[in-house]
Amino acid sequence: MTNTHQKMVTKKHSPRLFQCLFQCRPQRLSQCPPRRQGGVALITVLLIVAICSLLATQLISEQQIQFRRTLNQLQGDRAFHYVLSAEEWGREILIRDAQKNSTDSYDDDWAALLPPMPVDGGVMLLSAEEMHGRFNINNLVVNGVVVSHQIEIFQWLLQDLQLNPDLVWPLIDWLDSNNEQIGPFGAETDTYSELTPPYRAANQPMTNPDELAAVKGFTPEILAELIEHIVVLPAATDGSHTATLINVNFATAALLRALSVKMVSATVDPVTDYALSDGFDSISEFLTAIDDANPGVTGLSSSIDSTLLSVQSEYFILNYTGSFDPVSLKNYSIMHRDSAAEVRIVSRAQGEY
Ligand SMILES: [Ca+2]
Ligand SMILES: [Ca+2]
Repeated sequence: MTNTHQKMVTKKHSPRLFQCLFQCRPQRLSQCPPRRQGGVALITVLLIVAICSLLATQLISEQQIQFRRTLNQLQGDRAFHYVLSAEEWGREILIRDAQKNSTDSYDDDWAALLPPMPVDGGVMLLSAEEMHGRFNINNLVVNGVVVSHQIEIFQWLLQDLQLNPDLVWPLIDWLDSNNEQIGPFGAETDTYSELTPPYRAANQPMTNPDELAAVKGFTPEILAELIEHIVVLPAATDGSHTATLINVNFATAALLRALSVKMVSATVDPVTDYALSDGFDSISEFLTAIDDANPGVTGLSSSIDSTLLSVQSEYFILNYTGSFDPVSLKNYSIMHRDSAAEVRIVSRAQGEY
């Protein structure tokens, strides 16, 4: 009878217990029976412990995220300061070079290979190269005008590399401001709009050689052949776009053979060898060397338009590769040095040019 009575009491009072737990206002808790107050306290403590554990876990997790974020920011800041330091080195060495001599060749200090430089937590590799030994794609269309002699040079270069000379036409359409296809081999927005995904011709000077991949006909295989012989130099800052000159001290053999129709079959190895070892001090010295290397060919040097040539460079690429655990850095900056030896950073980017 007693057990049955207890069960009945429990069953009878259970709803009241929940009422006490969840509905009793604080001032009424004291009215709950003392035994049930103990149960309420236990549940409250467990609830508080659970909330505290949850908050502690969240706090630790947020602290870890914040720590990682701060660490990443610090590493990013450090990498950026290495970039600025590298550019300062590049600026300084180019200014000193201009004070030292008025020509640019492999004999210059900036062209020397530097040993890896130890820096805080790692090493850094710095190298500078000039950008006038290759054909400037943006020379094909200067101030909106297609330059026929530059077209010839580029076609002779393509021929020398055993590539299709007609590749020049879609390139001109890509660079010129109009949307009129230059001929049967050209390509304007009409051509590219039929592709998936469709896009437009840039109709302006290129900003990076990677853009070539978007031009009709320039397959990865063709680009691999061409890339060492071309460059994309930016337009002048004053808004005028003038053709850049070829520095004969750095010109590739293929580009030298592309300088005129007579040069196509000329011998250029002694000329490139001399450029590598000593460097030409003037264009006339270079032209004499061309004739000397090809004694059987009359009028060879006079077939070259010497106004397109130079023994000086304006644009340089500064490459910097760094490894400072856990940060790796591979960047380049394009620098311009004017006739007054003022050096400015034209652009900077990650990866290789
Ligand atoms: Ca120099
Ligand atoms: Ca166009």
